[in-house]
Amino acid sequence: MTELDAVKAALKTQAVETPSWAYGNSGTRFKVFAQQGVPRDPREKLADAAKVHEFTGAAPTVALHIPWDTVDDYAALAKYAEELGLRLGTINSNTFQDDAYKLGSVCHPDAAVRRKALDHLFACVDVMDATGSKDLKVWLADGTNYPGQDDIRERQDRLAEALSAVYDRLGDDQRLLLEYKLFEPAFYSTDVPDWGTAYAHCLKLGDKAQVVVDTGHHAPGTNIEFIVATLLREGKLGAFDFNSRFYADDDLMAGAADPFQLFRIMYEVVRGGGLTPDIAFMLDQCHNIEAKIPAIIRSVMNVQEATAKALLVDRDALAAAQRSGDVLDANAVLMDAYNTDVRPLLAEVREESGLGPDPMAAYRRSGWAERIVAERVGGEQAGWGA
Ligand code: LRH
Ligand code: MN
Ligand code: MN
Repeated sequence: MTELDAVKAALKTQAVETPSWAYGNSGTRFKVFAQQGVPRDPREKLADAAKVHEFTGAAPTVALHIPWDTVDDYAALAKYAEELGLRLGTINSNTFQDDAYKLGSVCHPDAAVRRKALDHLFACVDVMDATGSKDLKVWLADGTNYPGQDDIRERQDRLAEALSAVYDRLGDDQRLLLEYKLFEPAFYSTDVPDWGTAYAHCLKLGDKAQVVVDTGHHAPGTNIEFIVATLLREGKLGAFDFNSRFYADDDLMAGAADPFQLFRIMYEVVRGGGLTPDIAFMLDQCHNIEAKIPAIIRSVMNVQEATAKALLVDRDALAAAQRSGDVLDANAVLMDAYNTDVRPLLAEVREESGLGPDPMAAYRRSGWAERIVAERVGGEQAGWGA
């Protein structure tokens, strides 16, 4: 196999998970601009996700969010996904939208609220059992707004207790993925604010607990690829939530704000042997003003482009330059790969897989956008939170 064949083979097996909630209406805290044709239930979200997969060939799984995707029969939903050529992926829990959670969920000072949150996490594992999903992703909005509001050490104890109860409930091939976020909605202290806290909890829990890196969840200027490299070294990188940010947790299309950062992250993934099905490469984005399905297709393509560039890095030349201390050459090797226009390569990869070379154009030609506007009338549109 030539080197280029190996790159193509890797690109052909790359899978990006799309989140059900990205297909629904979402907005800023000021306004949600509703769009016509948006899904009204989980099945319609899956139908849209199937289109992303049909035209990219790279988005075979869909993450669900409970309770936004509540249905009576999860096994039937998984079967419907299969009929569409998809699988259900990560189950995302939600312990942040109930009035009871004003002071937190599993870290709340009141044991009754902690119990309610824990029951929800158990219910999410029940959903996984029904859908065959392997991963439970836990992001907690827990934290405090004012110094002295609660005992931040005790909150860690409560967190550890809840995580360990969830961990014990997991089946042999299920994982608990813990997602950190620097701030928001809590503004003074957050109970899982960074990868170090997430890592410390996951390390104590055991092999089935791993960390999620959401690219929008760091302080500005954070070297995310270093975090990725470190977690991969320690065998603790479980998943990504890809999205772009300019300021805070903006949830813009992946690769839109800083494609160079996405490349640097994907290089560390490739370098660390992380391009495997053991790591879930998910998008976690919300589309406020742009059409949802093509925006998701764009993100998938952006992840593919960053990956292609990462795979094209001449690792031997890079290692030689690094070992000889040639700073400029080493940097040039990396930049050569980044500056390569990989769009023709990806078009070729798609054509070899029986797809159209340009997923955006193929989607546009398909007429799906017009069809859902015509057919999805009546009922209530799904949104971030429904
Ligand atoms: C939190 C977050 C988390 C949630 C999603 C809806 O900001 O990224 O992953 O599950 O938003
Ligand atoms: Mn996220
Ligand atoms: Mn987020």
